[in-house]
Amino acid sequence: MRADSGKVTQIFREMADLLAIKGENPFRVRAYEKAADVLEHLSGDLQDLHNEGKLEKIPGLGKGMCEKISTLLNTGRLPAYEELKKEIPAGVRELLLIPEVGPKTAKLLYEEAKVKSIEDLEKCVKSHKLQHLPGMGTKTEENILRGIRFYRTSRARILLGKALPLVEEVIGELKEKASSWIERISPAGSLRRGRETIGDIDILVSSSSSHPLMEAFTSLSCVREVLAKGETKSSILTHQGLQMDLRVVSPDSFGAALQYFTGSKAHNISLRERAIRRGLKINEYGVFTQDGEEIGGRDEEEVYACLDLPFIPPELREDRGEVDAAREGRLPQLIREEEIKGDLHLHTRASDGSASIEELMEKAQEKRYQYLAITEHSVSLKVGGGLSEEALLAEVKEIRQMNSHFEDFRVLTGTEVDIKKDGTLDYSDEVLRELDIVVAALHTGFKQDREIITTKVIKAMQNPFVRVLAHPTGRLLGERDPYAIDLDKVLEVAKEKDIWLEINAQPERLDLTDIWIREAKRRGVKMVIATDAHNIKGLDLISFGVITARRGWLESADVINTLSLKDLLKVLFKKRS
Ligand code: DGT
Ligand code: CA
Ligand code: CA
Repeated sequence: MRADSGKVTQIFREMADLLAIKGENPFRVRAYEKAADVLEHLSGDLQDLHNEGKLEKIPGLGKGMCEKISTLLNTGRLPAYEELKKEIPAGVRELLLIPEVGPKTAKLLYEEAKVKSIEDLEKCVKSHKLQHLPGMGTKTEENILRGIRFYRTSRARILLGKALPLVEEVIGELKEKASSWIERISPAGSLRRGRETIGDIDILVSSSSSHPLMEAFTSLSCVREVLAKGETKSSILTHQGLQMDLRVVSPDSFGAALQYFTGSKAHNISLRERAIRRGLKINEYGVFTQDGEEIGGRDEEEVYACLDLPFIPPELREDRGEVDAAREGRLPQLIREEEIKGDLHLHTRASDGSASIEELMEKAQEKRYQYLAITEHSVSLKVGGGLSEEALLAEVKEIRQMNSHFEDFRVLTGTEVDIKKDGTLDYSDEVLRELDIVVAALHTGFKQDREIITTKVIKAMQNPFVRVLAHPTGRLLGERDPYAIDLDKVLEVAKEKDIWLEINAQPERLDLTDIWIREAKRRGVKMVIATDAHNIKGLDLISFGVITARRGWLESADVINTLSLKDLLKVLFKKRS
């Protein structure tokens, strides 16, 4: 029945967008968005709550919204929604998917230039037909075209951070509906390898009877459209427009199929070449001798063992030297999430977060962490609620008092200090000196030249109090390119000055990226995996940072926050003295 709350959420989001495009009262727009947020995080079943007359007890839902939900659940329709859809073509709402286009611009484009789709927009911009509209100069045209390019390249792929929870939900639902037909089940493809974005989701099941499974799969609550339904493979399109493939294989070949469909294609090719050299054949059914005798296929370990290789973790399967490393016994002991002992980049409601220090601490203790660092934004970052020097020092005092109450846990004082135009920092050294850990970050001037950006970052790294460089390239997947920074030089200075580079675990950042992480390791630079959490749940994002670190071949010794509290304090104060 989760389908209902998903459907309602989707309709409310759409209504919010349409009302915004119409230029309706922002409070009304916000009301729909808020209701959608509430429904998205609802713990109970919406239909049940409705049946029991308890909709109005859901915190955050007003009376009007409850009535709309009732209408939708009772009749499957909402007249206000249908009216809106008549007024504004679907393609106009699609314009909002372009990073440069907000509701006001969409309205303007639709009303003044009859732009009804992204294709229309592209044509009009290219033929300069919009220049008579207010605010539509050459610069805006360029920005819109760049936005369209971004949209087209990002639309096809979704963030790992979105795909992973969705797959967990789907696997849960399949187990609920068809558990007796599932012997083993696992995601495969890029998702299992932990790539930062996912093209389509591949799921593999071993079962002796596929029919009931395919029935369950094609009737999942996330299904918008069934693309194909067969005995061994079915494909669906989810409400978000994401394709999901389910393959059913026999238990004997589950390992071989999992290996094959996990990929990557390049990794598979290099395995196949190795098999051929040894007179073997490998495919999604198993590993075979020249006479066609099957020598393995039930488990992945077995498949690799047939080729005289140890198991290669999925995150390494990108044909970046992992097969050679496996052959020579040089595979890394990849870092595991359980080895993380604390989080070193966090915001509370003192800046732009929503949790208190106590709440973050409670969550950290649940995760068996030994420490946390509170790193609010600094003075200049007004949009981030940056702290004045006085406010920061007051927070430091508060934290020190808190710390006097516990022995085996420590809240570290810190800051995410802005690197200013000239490469100096946003707080004086006298203030920085008071902190346990200083994280430096760039938040402005993203369009500057490589030379200018690199110079100011490197200057900041020379400050004796700076320990960590946050999200070193500033990219936001699907929204903002990395700024032009010479990471090669940054690594050089990081090594020399013992500055740690952050692996920011926010799914849209994952910055550093896997390839640079591996390069940093090669050059002996240490890294920190941090969530940059702005709320309690944000601490759980650490898993995405760990997956990315694993893709960069990291072991626990490469990552500072696998150190125990005692050892961390030692390294923190060594540089000071
Ligand atoms: P994606 O979906 O673009 O994020 O990336 P993948 O890696 O999930 O690619 P996908 O979904 O096209 O295929 C899943 C896996 O199936 C892929 O990683 C390797 C395997 N595979 C697909 N096509 C081929 C092929 O032509 N040759 C080999 N050796 N493997 C293939
Ligand atoms: Ca895939
Ligand atoms: Ca696929």
